[in-house]
Amino acid sequence: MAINLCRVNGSNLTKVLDFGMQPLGNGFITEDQKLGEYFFRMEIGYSETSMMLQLLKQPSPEKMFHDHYAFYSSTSKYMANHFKSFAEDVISSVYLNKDDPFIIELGCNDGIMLKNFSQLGFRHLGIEPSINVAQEANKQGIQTVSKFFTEELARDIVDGQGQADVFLAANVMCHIPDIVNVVRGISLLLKPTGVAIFEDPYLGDVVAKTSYDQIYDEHVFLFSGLSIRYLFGRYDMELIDVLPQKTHGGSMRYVIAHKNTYAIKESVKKLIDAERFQGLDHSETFDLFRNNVEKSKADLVKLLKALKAQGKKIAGYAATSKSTTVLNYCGIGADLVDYICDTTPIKQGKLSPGMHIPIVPHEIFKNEPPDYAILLAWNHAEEIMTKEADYVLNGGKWIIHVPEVKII
Ligand code: JHZ
Repeated sequence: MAINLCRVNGSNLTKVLDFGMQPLGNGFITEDQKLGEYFFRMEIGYSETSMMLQLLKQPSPEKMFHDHYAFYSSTSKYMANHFKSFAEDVISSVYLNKDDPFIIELGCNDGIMLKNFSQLGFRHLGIEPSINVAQEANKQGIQTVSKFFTEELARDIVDGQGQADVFLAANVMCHIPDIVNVVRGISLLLKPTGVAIFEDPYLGDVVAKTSYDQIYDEHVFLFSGLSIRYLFGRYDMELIDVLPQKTHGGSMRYVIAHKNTYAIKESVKKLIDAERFQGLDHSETFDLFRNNVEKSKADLVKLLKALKAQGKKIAGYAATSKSTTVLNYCGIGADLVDYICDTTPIKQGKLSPGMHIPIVPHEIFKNEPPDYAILLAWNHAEEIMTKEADYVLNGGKWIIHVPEVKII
């Protein structure tokens, strides 16, 4: 059922945009699963008091995170480096108690970040509900429990292993609808001097770049400094630092502590001022965002249809979760895009969610290059365009849709 009350404070939500019927972002299916494919109406709303942009309806967590979850974090070298330096930042920070520190990561996936702590012998715990990726982490020697994080689990961890110095999460917090329960759990879990450090795709970038593809079933929220400060402020915690990140097309790292434990850095004030200037604190901003999204859709469909009319072969590059929103919202199917290549074995041989474009191994792109490739992983543009330099040298062209639709 769709909600019209904010998940953070129960206030009324103003409806922002209706993306129509959408499948699961990572719901790659086989030919015989087409018939029973799951769809939900994807709409987003905004609360002017919590300043939180959120889905009105989200599929149940068990539908999205299970024993065949298709996203393995370690598919990008850039991301592996990113998490290594994230871990190094934490290790060298003032927040890590030098006496047997305990580090917890929520949604540790295949262990891409925690391995940087486990290899150095730090006491750690990964929490990952999707069993297949959690097994991958366990294989690497990372202590992982395959459960959803709740206040109750936080209590069990404190009873069994004590409170944490650092609670980490990357691209996870924005996935959890009962965020209030998670925030309460974090409050229990953190030592008096403990901190939560997490990063997620950033609303300010989504609005500035019209990167509406960050909105899909898994992302129930798109956070800003304003909304995070408000959310944790309700539970006696505070935002003490923010660090913008380049990952996922623009993310923000938030540092949270129990109230009055650390000084609040100047970065927080600067971000809040910039967000007020951008209008992230009022709903009219999202009217403009909706217009930009509709224009992006019209431009992309027009371009693909024009190229197809000229007999061009078009492929998709990387079967990302976010491309599910673009393809379904714009109605782009196999009539416009012949195939999508992707390096993840579990996605290959399947069909893209909803629009049923065949997902093929990367070798097909190498051996049968298209005239045009739409870069569905536009957030990895630098890494991909560098390794695919030959594609352009041989006459291939990239299409990108963020921040605006163009051929490059
Ligand atoms: P990528 C994921 O979204 C999922 P996605 C998740 N819900 C989330 O929150 C966000 O990240 C932030 C392929 N690929 O990283 C591999 C290539 O084929 O943009 C993966 O299928 N070749 C947790 O899925 C996909 O792209 C390459 O060279 O939108 C990853 O897409 C590279 C670099 C990637 O995330």
